[in-house]
Amino acid sequence: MKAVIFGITGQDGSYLAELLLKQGYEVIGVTRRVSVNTLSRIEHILPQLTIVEGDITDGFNISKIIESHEPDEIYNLAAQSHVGTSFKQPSLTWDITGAGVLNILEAIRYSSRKDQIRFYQASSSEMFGKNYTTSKDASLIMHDNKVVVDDPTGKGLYEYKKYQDENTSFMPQSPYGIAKLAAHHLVRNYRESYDIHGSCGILFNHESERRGEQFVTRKITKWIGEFVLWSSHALGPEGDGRFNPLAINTISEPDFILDGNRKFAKLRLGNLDARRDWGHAADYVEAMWLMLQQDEPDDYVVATGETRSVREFLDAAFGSVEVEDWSNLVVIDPEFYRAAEVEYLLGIPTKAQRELGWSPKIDFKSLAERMVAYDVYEAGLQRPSIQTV
Ligand code: NDP
Ligand code: GDR
Repeated sequence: MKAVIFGITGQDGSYLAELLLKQGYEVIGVTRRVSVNTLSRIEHILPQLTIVEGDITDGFNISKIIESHEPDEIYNLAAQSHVGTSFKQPSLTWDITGAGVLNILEAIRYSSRKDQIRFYQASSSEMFGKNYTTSKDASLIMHDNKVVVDDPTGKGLYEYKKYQDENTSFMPQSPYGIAKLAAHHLVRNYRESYDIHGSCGILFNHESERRGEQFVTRKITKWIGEFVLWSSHALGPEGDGRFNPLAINTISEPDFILDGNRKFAKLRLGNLDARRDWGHAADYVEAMWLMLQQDEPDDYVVATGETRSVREFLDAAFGSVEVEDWSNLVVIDPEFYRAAEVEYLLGIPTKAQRELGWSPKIDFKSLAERMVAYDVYEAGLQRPSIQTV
């Protein structure tokens, strides 16, 4: 089997490429020509990949890649994927994240091998935006942030929940979400109009040790890694060079943590109350692959069924280095607020579980712990080889 991955240099692209190689696929990765090296996430598998130059905003280029490599499967993970950036560069976001998908669909439509190609589009929970479904159905209530099938106790401990699934209507809150929604409908339209085998994974947030450093989870764990390194030199008891969380609350000023003449900038964040459904990327790429193994194309929500606030991620991440109170280390900076926010996401992956046999393996706590452990290690002198799962 042969697969083309657009967006192979990104977080998901690297995990998907590993998965497909393990399954014995020939993998063609499309990368943009840029002035810096963007191959770090796939360095460890580069010899097994065929890398071709391409950009999804260039329709002729995309057609040529698809015609000359004759893939059985095409995965489109390419996007301007940062929601905050989409408010600053809406046009660029539209061209890549929205119109770029049309270029791929057109290339498939006119390909001599149209009927042999299966296509995956990376849709997003950002398409739900501010919308959610509420249910008073007892089979759809939650406990301890988890979806439970029933209320076995009848003690009234559970709240009625708000959630998103394949039937929830879309109300995107950003240029990114709107571009993703346009692409999502294009795939459906090409599926119905031209019988293209195109499936969309409506993926909720998924993170990893390879997550881009501007996304909130990685921004937090990266900061913790650097801070642990900084404070281990400064604060280790008897200078033993070990991180000493007990010492950090005593020395600080508004924007910096101080140690004599040395200072370390505090972690600057925006909205800590936003809730996300966070999983691990390595689990989520399996769902992508499973979608393309189905006879019929379809759309699936891929999520964990748990919702957590940014604040809870901070608790879990700092907790993993034994910092119980991080309030003195974080500064709220309006710079990181969004013009419009998505406040609440909780995905119900029942359809993916039932039809694809998919379920996530890495839970919220392990996700935070793994990311922090990796970034603490990476902050040290020795850079580790890239983490595989
Ligand atoms: P990343 O931002 O890590 O990766 C995006 C990829 O797209 C990179 O390889 C980037 O290349 C490539 N790219 C950007 N613009 C172009 C272009 N014009 N032509 C070709 N390639 C381009 O995203 P993730 O791996 O996290 O996400 C993968 C996909 O899934 C994205 O479409 C994202 O929007 C979507 N998604 C992600 C979720 C998540 O939580 N991670 C959730 C739901 C959807 P370069 O290295 O050159 O920048
Ligand atoms: P999101 O992820 O917008 O959900 O999009 P991100 O990690 O950027 O934000 C999550 C939430 O954290 C709040 N937040 C901050 N966000 C960032 N980036 N930086 C900060 O300093 C900060 N402080 C608070 C945000 O306001 C938001 O509420 C991700 C991307 O991967 C998309 O491509 C994908 O489609 C969706 O997930 C599902």
